[in-house]
Amino acid sequence: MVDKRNLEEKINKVLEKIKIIDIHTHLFPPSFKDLFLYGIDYLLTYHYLIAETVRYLPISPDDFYNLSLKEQAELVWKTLFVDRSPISESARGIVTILTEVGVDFEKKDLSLIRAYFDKIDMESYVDLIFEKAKIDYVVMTNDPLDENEMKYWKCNIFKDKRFRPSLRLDRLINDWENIREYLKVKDYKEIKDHLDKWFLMIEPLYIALSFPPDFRYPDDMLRSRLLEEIMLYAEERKVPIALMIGAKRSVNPSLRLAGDSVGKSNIESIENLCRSFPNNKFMVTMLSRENQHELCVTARKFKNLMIFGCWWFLNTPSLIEEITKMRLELLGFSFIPQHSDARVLEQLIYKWKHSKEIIKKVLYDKYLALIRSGWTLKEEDIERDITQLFRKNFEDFIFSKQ
Ligand code: REL
Ligand code: ZN
Repeated sequence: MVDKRNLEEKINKVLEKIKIIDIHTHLFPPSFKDLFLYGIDYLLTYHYLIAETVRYLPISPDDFYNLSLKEQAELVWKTLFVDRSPISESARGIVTILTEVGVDFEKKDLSLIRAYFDKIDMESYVDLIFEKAKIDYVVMTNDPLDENEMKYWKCNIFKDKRFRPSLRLDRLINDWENIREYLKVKDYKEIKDHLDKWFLMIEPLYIALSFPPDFRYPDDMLRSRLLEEIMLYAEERKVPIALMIGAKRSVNPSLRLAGDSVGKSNIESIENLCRSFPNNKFMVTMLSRENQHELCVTARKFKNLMIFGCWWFLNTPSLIEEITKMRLELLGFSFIPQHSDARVLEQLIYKWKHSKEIIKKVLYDKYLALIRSGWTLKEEDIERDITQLFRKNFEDFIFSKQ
């Protein structure tokens, strides 16, 4: 039996060994060569850290990006780790990674840190990082309209069970006029053949789309017509659609990937989609803090809605705590608490370590309150619940026939 004295230890034990399914990342396997990112220079030039670095320096984003990758990494290191304490979430992330992989950074000497990464054994490296982060498999973000990525799919080399595909269709929706020409189709109704071709090649676990805060459904924009086509297709293929809503792209274009921001979106549109398309399955994450409560309430109304993750600017300890608490209180265990959004392999370590620290704390408080209310809790109950959060909800949802 679990009681107040051993509760923390029991939760820790389960969280330590659970093999996570990371349902949304931007990672690629080593066979995707230049798209497979790992190592200290890519870690330091993560766009989260670039945005923080240029704030401190008398340098324009353009001048920063004109530097080589190594020079950019050096500047980030000096600015955030040598001249200041790495206090932000993403800067602390680097510290967590270095500690977990066992690199000595006491001297703050980047060349010593680089020496560690230069020596790694590539054969076993992905497994090593997955083992440290306790990952079973990650889901990639696969863009059939990215020619660089497609060259790897076309030579059919992809067979890596640690990296599962998802079909990301942002370009189709956001850049329709150009894409239409590229695909040689006259009308949006003709995209079915392309969807079929991509689906058979990539075999995605789900189809994904991100939308700006002004996303509305229904409306008379072409975007909605394309979405309807995609929904029909997803229903036929029985795969969920992941909707990632609230990313305001390029508010500062000179910052490139670091120049995206956030805006509040509209919950009625999610209600309308879930109600009008009961045979579709929707996985939804919203980027603004202000949308989180209504999103939880909406999930109570529609079982074809699975909410997931604390996305991007919400992936900070204080917001994960607030959001996870609210989700448990309103939805029990019927949500997916987190995804990493990792772009560089080793980020899996810090993103999951930091998230699990907070989720652990929240679960402790909630289980303790339950015990105090008179509930008898067993270790296997904790294991069952946590498995549901970190694995089962996703797999049940993607494989359900609904
Ligand atoms: O999948 C997305 O749209 C976003 O997660 C990305 O655009 C974003 O740049 C990512 O790095 C955030 O974590
Ligand atoms: Zn992402």
